Amino acid sequence: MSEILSTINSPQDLHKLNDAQLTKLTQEMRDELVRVLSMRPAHFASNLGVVELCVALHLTFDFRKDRLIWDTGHQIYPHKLITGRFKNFDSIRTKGGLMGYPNPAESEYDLFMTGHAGCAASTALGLKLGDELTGHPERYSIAVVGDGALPSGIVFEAMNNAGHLGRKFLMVLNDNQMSICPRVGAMATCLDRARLNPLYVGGKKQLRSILSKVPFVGDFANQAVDHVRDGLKALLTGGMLFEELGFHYVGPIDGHDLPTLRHWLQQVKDVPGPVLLHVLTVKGQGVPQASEDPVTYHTPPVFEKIGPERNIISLKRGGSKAYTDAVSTALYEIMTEDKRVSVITAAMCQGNKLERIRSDFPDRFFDVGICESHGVAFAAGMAKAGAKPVVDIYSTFLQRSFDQIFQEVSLQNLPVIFTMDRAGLTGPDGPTHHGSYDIPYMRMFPHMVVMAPGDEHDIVPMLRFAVDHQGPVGIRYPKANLERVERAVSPIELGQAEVHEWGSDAMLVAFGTLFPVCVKAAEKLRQEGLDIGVINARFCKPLDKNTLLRAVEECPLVITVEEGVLEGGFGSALLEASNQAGLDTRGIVRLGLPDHFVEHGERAELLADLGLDVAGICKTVRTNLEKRPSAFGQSLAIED
Ligand SMILES: Cc1ncc(C[n+]2csc(CCOP(=O)(O)OP(=O)(O)O)c2C)c(N)n1
Repeated sequence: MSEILSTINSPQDLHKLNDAQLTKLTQEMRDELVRVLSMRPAHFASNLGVVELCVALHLTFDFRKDRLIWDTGHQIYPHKLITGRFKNFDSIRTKGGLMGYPNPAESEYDLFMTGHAGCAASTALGLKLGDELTGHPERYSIAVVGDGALPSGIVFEAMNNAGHLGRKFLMVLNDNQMSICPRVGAMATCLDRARLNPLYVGGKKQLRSILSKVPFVGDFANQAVDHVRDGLKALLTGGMLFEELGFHYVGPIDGHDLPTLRHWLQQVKDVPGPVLLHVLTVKGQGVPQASEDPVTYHTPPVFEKIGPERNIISLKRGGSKAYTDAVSTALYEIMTEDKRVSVITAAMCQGNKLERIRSDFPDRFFDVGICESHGVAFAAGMAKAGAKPVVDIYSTFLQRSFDQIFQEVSLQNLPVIFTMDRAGLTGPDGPTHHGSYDIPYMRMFPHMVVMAPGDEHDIVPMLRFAVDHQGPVGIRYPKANLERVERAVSPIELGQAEVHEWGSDAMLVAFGTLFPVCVKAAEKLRQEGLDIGVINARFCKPLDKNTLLRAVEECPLVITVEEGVLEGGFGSALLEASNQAGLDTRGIVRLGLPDHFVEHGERAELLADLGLDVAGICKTVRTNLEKRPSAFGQSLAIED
């Protein structure tokens, strides 16, 4: 099946192939993507779209010394296939296997571990200058940036810098007209103009002959013709913006035609300044279903059935509802009742399940593109004007807007609501995507209210509370299926925890959706004869000092449980409050994410590894009680 691909142990092997073999190789690469990605959800359509571009880049440059950064890194699979990782490709996105993003620990061809969009141009430019400073000015440096990532502010910061520095630097714009959803924004129109232009690279001769007919005479005229040519060329091809920033704009060219790609990469290789090569690709190329529906096939579910010719007959759709579903449904209801409420997404309409809101509330739904910083400052403006903006951004991507959360929101005490999806371990995406840091980075700001639903019951009342609150609120929830703890649910009140059960041996204090896990752990321990209580903390800020400090005072063991880093997290908040109150903090034990980057794997596997499942929590309780038998006047029988 992979006759040629299996012989490619490094990009050097590509040079042994003739044109027909290279074409066959690209087919085999697509077959391999379909075969492996049919087994587990992974980035699919984006990878199918860059197969030829990837091969052409590796044929034109030598990335043992030249520099290549794929922006975001979700389209890195073809690159992995031809840089010595084909034999291990089956393991991608599984625990202990290949990562779904670039990973320097896997290969010298991956320079940065990335997963967030927009930084490739900056790091590639930095590599260029770093190479110059360390005696390697001959090295080429290339960033491949998608049209979805292009509008990120940081890309323009890099282009502004590159245009000024004037160094040899190649930015390949991979334009497939898609972010995850169809791309939005004014930049999209600019790029679309280039596509519609019949006078692009293939027809450049034609363009030249038209322009050479412009009637000027003498030297001045020649210069003027050059200027007119440059200006017209840029204008006609939609590349004026890039030319104005100091880039030579080349393109657009067909990104699935290997000889064309190789030709133009070779042509721009030795242009002395920065070049933007505009490459047109089709997201999902080679798999009809994926190119027709690139939104679903960005990260499709497992394939149920595949026919011949990479024909996907059906996808296995899951039936369980996730926290994301419950939040988007609740937001929809709230928007129906309250016209002040709007929703802002940073290119994650699909991931945040906002499609219904997008179609039914077009005037109150804003997709700002992959521009999280702008999204937050934009929301602050709306809130100042009296609206109720909900910033619906994954925990990990919201990190981009740290300064806007500080200055534009908290410092002004504006009622912006942050729904922080994918807070906690996100599973197979790994360390670039785990939502590990939002508890500390939100709780440090004055005015900020930080909440986490304990289970499904808490979601709607928390969102309603947030809309009524006169200041900034963050609500974090995980990438997980909904769970419920059957109980008489108490109403949400500012800074109030919910005591599920009081216990005299130990109290488990859950902040967020490990609450059901704590309830199960307590039940198990009770069967062993221990008296274990559980608190659904709900608020990390303000902290329910009355309830939580009482637990610290009365119980020999208080275990905080959170799906976020321990440094500066919920448990730290309880330690700080207890210390401030002069309480003995030796009985407080914190469970959460450790001070190292957690790898990729299934969320349940990772939680179990970190002792954040029922067995792990029970073990922590037993071990700690064992350490302090005197606190109970008797030794406890411990079984593991
Ligand atoms: C800062 C940030 N925000 C959001 C995302 C989620 N995300 C991953 S891929 C993607 C679309 C990228 O579009 P584009 O750059 O055009 O690449 P394509 O998939 O179309 O090849 C988005 C929004 C991200 N990775 N990083």
